[in-house]
Amino acid sequence: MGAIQHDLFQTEPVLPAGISLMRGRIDLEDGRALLDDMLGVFAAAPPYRLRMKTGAYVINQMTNCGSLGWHSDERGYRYVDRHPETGTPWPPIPPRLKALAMQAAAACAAPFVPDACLVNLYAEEGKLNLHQDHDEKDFAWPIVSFSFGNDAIFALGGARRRDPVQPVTLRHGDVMVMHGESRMRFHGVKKIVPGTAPFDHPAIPAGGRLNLTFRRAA
Ligand code: MD6
Ligand code: FE
Repeated sequence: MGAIQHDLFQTEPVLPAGISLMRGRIDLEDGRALLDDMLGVFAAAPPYRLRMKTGAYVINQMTNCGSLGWHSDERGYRYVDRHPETGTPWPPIPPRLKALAMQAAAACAAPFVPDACLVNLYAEEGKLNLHQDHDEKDFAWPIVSFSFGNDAIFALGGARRRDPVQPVTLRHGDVMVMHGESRMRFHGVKKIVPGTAPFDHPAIPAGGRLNLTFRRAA
């Protein structure tokens, strides 16, 4: 079997340098345990609906864990140290999740210690507009993403908003790291694919998806 024939069977997208996709890095059993940990996060920091500068609500419910959490309202986007609705400091990142995020980053030669984890809860019709994560202090740190529940069609763009985007399916148990020259790529979630989750879990919206992004914000 030569290299040419091998390429005919390639079904995975070819990703640019600085985008590391670890398919199925989290197995089903670990996934359940990590999602159980998220129920504790939700009890301490209930998911809520953020508003954009315009006052319009964003589609997905969100919450955070870690010493800082990403928030948006009429005053703009920023990291804050407590839940804006309850006034309570964000709960810590559950230790098993934090350790796994650190392992994933280190495996990409981008070691870091996250201080913030943004939780995005997608209902069946959830999506996320094309954006660049630029509210963190130092863009040298990577961002690590964990996906649970139904598949997402993730759109991976370039350095400029108008650059072409490449679709990448993110499945339950996938870990993706954005680092180095790809840290500032535009990206978003085009759609959620119904019926693709391996199991239901009370931490995942019915028919939807849960995504965690671990960052170093300060
Ligand atoms: C999501 N992810 O997968 C949204 N950001 O639901 C992101 O916005 C993201 O996956 C920075 C780095 C990796 C990501
Ligand atoms: Fe992002």
